[in-house]
Amino acid sequence: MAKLFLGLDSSTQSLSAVVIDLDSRKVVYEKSLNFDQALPQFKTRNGVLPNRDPLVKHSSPLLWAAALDLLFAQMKKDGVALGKVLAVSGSGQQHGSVYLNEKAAEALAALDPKKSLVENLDGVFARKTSPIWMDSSTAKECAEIRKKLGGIKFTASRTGSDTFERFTGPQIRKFYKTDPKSYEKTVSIALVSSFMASLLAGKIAPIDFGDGAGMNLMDIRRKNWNHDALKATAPSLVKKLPLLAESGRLIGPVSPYFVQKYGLNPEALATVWTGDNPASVIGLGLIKPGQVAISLGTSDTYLGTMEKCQTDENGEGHVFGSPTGGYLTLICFKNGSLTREKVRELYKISDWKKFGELVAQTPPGNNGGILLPWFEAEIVPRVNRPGIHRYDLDEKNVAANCRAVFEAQLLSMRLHSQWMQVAPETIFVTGGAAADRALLQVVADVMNCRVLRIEVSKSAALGAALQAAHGWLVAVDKNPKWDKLVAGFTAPLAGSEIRPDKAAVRVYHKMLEKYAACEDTAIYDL
Ligand code: XUL
Repeated sequence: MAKLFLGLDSSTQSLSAVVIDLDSRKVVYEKSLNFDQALPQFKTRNGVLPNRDPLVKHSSPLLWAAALDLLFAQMKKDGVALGKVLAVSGSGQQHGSVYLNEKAAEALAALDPKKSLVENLDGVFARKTSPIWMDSSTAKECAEIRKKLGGIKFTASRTGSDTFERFTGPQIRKFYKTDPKSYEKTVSIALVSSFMASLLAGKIAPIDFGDGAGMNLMDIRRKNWNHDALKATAPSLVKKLPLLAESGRLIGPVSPYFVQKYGLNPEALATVWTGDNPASVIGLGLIKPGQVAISLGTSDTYLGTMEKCQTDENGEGHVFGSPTGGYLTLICFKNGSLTREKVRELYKISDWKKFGELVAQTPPGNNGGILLPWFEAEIVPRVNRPGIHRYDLDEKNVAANCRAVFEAQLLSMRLHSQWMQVAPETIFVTGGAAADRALLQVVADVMNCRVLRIEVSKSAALGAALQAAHGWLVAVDKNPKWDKLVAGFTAPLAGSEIRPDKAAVRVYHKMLEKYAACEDTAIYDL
């Protein structure tokens, strides 16, 4: 009999499902449902509710619940063997929060299949909308919490990150300050991930160590709620938070709602969900410490794994619990693909092939030329005012400027991931720009590490499906090993390996110091 596991990913713009068969080691089904298109009645744009204040970004928890009904109906229609699914897990966009009142637990326990989830959830929210990760309206609350916790370094070392506007703690504080009555009526606060898990399980679900670390409320080392952080955030918060637990851990059988309505296996297990980034760690196969994924997208993201908890005293990177044990780090560099494109446009270079050829015309290290390409305000390092800075680099030298943008982005990644104290052992590169071998060679040489290209569509939902399988194997006493579990599902592209060039590695090793000095000077000058 096929061993099927369902992974769901509730992201900003869509809900996705991936079903895997563990016996044949194959993804047997994939589907995504776009919120704006499938559920126009919620009036979201790119998954976000319109708001006059550009800093405020909310969505609707009912939209996410409605999407779950639609996706299950679609899976049934598509003939997915839901009766054979052994466990369900999932991931959600990180940081977003859902505020439930005293009616929620009862409503979850008695979900009526004759009604929709939206109808079943009528009257259970203490707050109609949910602030999501794109919200940046809590600068004041960030400053207040950070101050009470003793500054950036202490906030990061206790909770895994400095306070950030999108993190849940500052969002909860703002809610408490602006609407104390509704805060008081809140009996349980969920993350997007734990809210969705609660629907599947028919009871309030725990928050996991991966997503919990994105709240500025969890003690990153002890993996329990940090009482100083709770106190700095809002009164009586401890009573409003669920338990923390490992992702993938068994919550109980799935709610009969999904069994009766969609034919889900009555014995299927509902398990604890996690955040989309932690789930992607599994979906990309980052199982061992030192394995790193760099996603070259609109912004560039560095996802690293580490065994021991190190935190960034400058507060630029985040540390989350990893679903495979240990820790993961997320560092987000805002000036990613758009910046590479801007340099290409600036020098009127027709395509990326030509761009790569120009890079190849210049030596690694660029004869000492450095470009700081902050076309946009940068997150890492913190740069509030955009600006382009050149050091020993002639603006008119096209090839040198092309190389310089690649080198700067990678030197920055190396410099700003050093606090992890883990030298990368393998780097998997994903995203549009991963097709560019000239760029990948710079990655290998600057990071002094082999580089492999990996393209997994829906890495978070795939990670969630693998997490469901892991949770089920644990529940049936099988002692699963993560590396064996992910094998075959997360293989890098054949023939994509790039090895570092020893001479270039030496050049970059020396260049790092100069690069750091240029960053310091530029930031000081701003
Ligand atoms: C991570 C973050 C985003 C969301 C996207 O800190 O805010 O990556 O998780 O869904």
